[in-house]
Amino acid sequence: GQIVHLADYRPTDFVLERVDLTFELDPQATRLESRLIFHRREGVDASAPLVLDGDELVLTELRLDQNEMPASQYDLSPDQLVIRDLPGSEPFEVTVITTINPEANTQLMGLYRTNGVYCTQCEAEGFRRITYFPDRPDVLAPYTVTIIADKAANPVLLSNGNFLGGGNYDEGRHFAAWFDPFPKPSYLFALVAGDLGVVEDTFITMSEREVALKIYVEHGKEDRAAYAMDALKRSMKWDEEVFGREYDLNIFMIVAVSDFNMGAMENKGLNVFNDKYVLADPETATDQDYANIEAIIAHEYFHNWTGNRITCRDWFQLCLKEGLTVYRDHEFSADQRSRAVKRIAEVRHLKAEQFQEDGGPLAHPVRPTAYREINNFYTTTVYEKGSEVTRMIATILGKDGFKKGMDLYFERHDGEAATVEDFVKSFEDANSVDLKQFSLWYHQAGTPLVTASGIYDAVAKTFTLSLEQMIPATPGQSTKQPMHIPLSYALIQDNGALLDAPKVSGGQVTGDVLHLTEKAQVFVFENVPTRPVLSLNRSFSAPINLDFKQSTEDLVRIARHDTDLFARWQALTDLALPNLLQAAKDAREGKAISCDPVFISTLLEAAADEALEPAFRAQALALPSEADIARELGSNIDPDAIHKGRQAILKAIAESGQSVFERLFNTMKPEGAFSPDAASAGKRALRNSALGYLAYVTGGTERAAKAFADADNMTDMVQALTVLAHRFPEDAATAEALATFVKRFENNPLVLDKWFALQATIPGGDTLNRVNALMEHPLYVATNPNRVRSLVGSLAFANPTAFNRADGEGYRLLGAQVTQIDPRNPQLAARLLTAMRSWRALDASRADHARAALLEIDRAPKLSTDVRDLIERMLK
Ligand code: HT7
Ligand code: ZN
Repeated sequence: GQIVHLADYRPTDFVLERVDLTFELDPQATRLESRLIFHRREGVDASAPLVLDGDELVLTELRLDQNEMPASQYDLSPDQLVIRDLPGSEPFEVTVITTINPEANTQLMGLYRTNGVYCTQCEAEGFRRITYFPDRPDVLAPYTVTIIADKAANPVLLSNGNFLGGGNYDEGRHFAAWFDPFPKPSYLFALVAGDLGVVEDTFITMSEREVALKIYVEHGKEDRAAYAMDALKRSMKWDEEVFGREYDLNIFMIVAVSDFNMGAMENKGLNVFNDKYVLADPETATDQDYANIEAIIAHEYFHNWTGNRITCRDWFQLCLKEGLTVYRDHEFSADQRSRAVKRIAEVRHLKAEQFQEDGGPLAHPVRPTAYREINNFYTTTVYEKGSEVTRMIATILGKDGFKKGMDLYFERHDGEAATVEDFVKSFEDANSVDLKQFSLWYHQAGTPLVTASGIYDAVAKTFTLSLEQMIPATPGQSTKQPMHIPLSYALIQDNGALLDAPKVSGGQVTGDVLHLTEKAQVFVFENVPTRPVLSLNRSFSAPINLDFKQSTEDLVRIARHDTDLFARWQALTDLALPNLLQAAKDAREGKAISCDPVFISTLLEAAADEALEPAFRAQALALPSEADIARELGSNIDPDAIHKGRQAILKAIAESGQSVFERLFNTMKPEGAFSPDAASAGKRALRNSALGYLAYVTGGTERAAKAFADADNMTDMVQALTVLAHRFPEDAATAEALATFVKRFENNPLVLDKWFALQATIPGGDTLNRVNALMEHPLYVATNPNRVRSLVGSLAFANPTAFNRADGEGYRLLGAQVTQIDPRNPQLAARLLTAMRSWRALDASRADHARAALLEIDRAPKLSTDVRDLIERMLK
C-alpha cells in the first residue's frame, strides 16, 4: 500500500487503441485471452517500457504481434507486467492470456461467482484482477468481448455495448459477442453469465431510436422487477428533458445479484445491481425500499453521461462523476416526489454521515490529493458533499447559468477523462464568472461554521446581520481560507408574511441568496417596518453548521410561516434540540427531565396541520436522532444518557399529543390497493410515526401487536414489528411476532435482512447478546455482504446504546468481525470499521475501550491495505 499523490499524475507512455477479450468461462479456471493494440505516445522515449497492472494474477501466455514473447523481454509479478523493447511509433499487439478462479474470489472484485452466476466488479481497480492491463481511468478504448461458456448452465452471456451475435460452439458450449463502440476505461467493463430470468421493455429516445431494456434477475423473481423498470424509463425520460441527455446504445441492461459490496455499478450498457435495489413488491418491500430503488436506478443510469461518456482522469477526480451524479439523482427524486420532503431527507443523511466524517479523523476534501487505498475514498464526502457543492454552483449561477455550464461541459469533454478543474471551468466560461474562491469547497475539508447575529433598529428601520465563518482544522489542513458560502434567506414579518425583496447592502446578493465571501461580513437590510425574524440557510443552500441564537418565539414564527418547508422543518428541529440536549444532561446527572410545552405544542400543531403534506409531518415528528444529539454535543458523549433523555422527551410528546396521534393512526391509511407513490408512502409514514408515539402511552403493546397482525404491506409490518421489538423487547407478543415474521419470510433473503436489522437495533446493552446469538442463527450467512451489514452493520451504525455499551464489548465485537471478514472481503471489513470513526468524541472510559479495540485490530498478523489505512488514520 504505497501512498498515491495527485501531484504525481502523468499520462501513460502508450496509447491503447483497441481491446479484444475472449473469455472461456469455467468456475475454477476461466481462460481469458486479451488482445491489446497500443502505440507509443508521441514524444515518449523509445526505451520506455509498457507497464501493466495486475493483482493476484496467473499468467498463462504472453505474445507480441502473435509471436510468443521471450522471457527476456518482460518482468512478471502477480501485480505487475513490464514489457521492454517495444516499437517506436507504429501500433503493436500484446496478447495476454490469464487463468482466473472466479469461485475462489471472495473479495467480490474482478470476476466472481454469486449464486452460480458469473459477475464482475471492476471499479475502482478490479480489472487488474482479471488480466494485466493499464488499469486506470484515463486509458479509454473500444472493447470487443466474446464469451464462451457451457450453454445449459449459462444460457445468458452478457457484456457491454451492442450485441454482435452468438451461436453454438463445441461440447455443449455456446458463445456471444459484444461490441462497445464508446471508448471506456477498464473500470466500466462488465461480464455476466448464468441462468437468469429476464424482464423486457423498450424505450423510444428523443430522436426516436428504440432502445431494448432488459432487467435480469434470478428465476422466479421477474415480477419483482416491474418497479425498477418503471424507474428506469422515468430516469431516461427525465435525463432527456432536464439535461438534454439521450441514451446512446441500442440496449440497456441491468442485472440483479445477491452478493455485492456496494449498491450498484454503472458499467456501460450493463449495470450490475445489488438485488436489494432492484427487487420490490408490496408484500416484501417497504416504501423506503421503493424510494431507494428509484434513486439508485436513476443514479446508475445518469452515470451513462456523467461518469461514462465523460469519465475521470484519475481517482482523485471521483467527485466529478459521483458528486455530480448524486446531485442529478437528488434532483430526479425531488421532481418525482415532494421536493421539500426529499431535501429534508437528504440533509438528515448529510448531517448524520458526512458532517460526522468531516469532523473526525477520516475527514478529507471532496477532491483529495493523496490516498493509500482508493476503495476507502468512496465516501459520503465525495458523494454527498460533492453533490452539495454541485448544488451550490446551481444556486450561485441560477437555473439557466447552471444549464449553460453543464451543456458546455458535455460539449467540451464528451469522450474524455476530465478533471474537477475542467468541470469548474465550463461553468466559468459559460457564465463569464470567476469561481476561484468557490473552488475551495473542493479542496478544503471540514464543515464551515457560520455564526450569525441580527439587530433591528426601530428608528432607522434597518436590520443588520453580522456573519462570520470559521472552517475547522482537519487532518493535514491546519489553516483555511474563507469560502464562498451562498445563504438563502427570508425576513418574516409579524403577520407571518415574507418581506418582499428588501434593499440590502454589505455584499453580493442575488435574489434571496446572500453571498458570504469574507471571514466576517455585515449585511444591512433597509426599510424593514418592524423587527423581522430571519430565516437563514433556507433549503440548506450551503452545507454548513449554523450558530444563530434565535428565541423560541422566533423559531415558532419560522416553523409556522416560512414559505420554504425545509426551513419550517429546520425550525422545528432547532426547537427540539435544546430540549434533547438538556434532557441528556439531566439524565446523566440523574435529574428529572422536562420539556418545553411551547416546543411540544408547535410540533403537534405541525403534525395535525391538514394543509401540510403527511410526509412532511412525519419528518417533523421524527425528532433529531441519538446520533444527531451526540454530534451536537461534540465531545464527552454518553450514549446511554442521550437515549434516556430522548426517550423521556418522546414520552412527554406522546402524552400531550395522544389524541392527535390516535386520530392520525386511525385516519392516515391510504385508500385502495397498495401503491408505492409518494403521497401514499407519506400517509403510511405519518400513521406509523403516530403508532411509534402511541407506544409510550397505555395500550402501546396491544396496539402495535394488532398493527402487526393487520399489516397488509411490508412498510406497515416492519414498522409495527420495530415498535414491538424496540419498545417491548421482552414481551411475549414481540417474540411471537418475530417468530411469525421469520417463518413467513424464511425464503426471502431481502426480507430476512430486515428481520436481522431490526433486532440488531433494539436499544440497550443486552442487544449484544442477541446479536451474538443471531450470528449463530441458521439463516445468518457470514459470506453475504447484505446479511453482514444487516446484522453487524446495523448494530455498529444504528444502535448507539448497544454498540457503545459501557464495558466496551460492542467495540470488541466489531473488532472481531473486522479481523474475521478482512481476509475474505477487505472492502466489507473496512466499511464496517468506519463505524468507529468518531470514537474520540466518546466519554473517556468508552474512548479507552474503543482505542483498545482499534489497537487489537492493528495487532492482527495480516491486514488488508483497506483496513490498515483506516486504522492508521483513526489512531493518528
Ligand atoms: N460507481 C460505483 C462505485 C462502486 C464501487 C466502488 C468500489 C468497490 C465496489 C463498488 N461497487 C460500486 C457505484 C456508484 O457510485 O454508482
Ligand atoms: Zn455513482
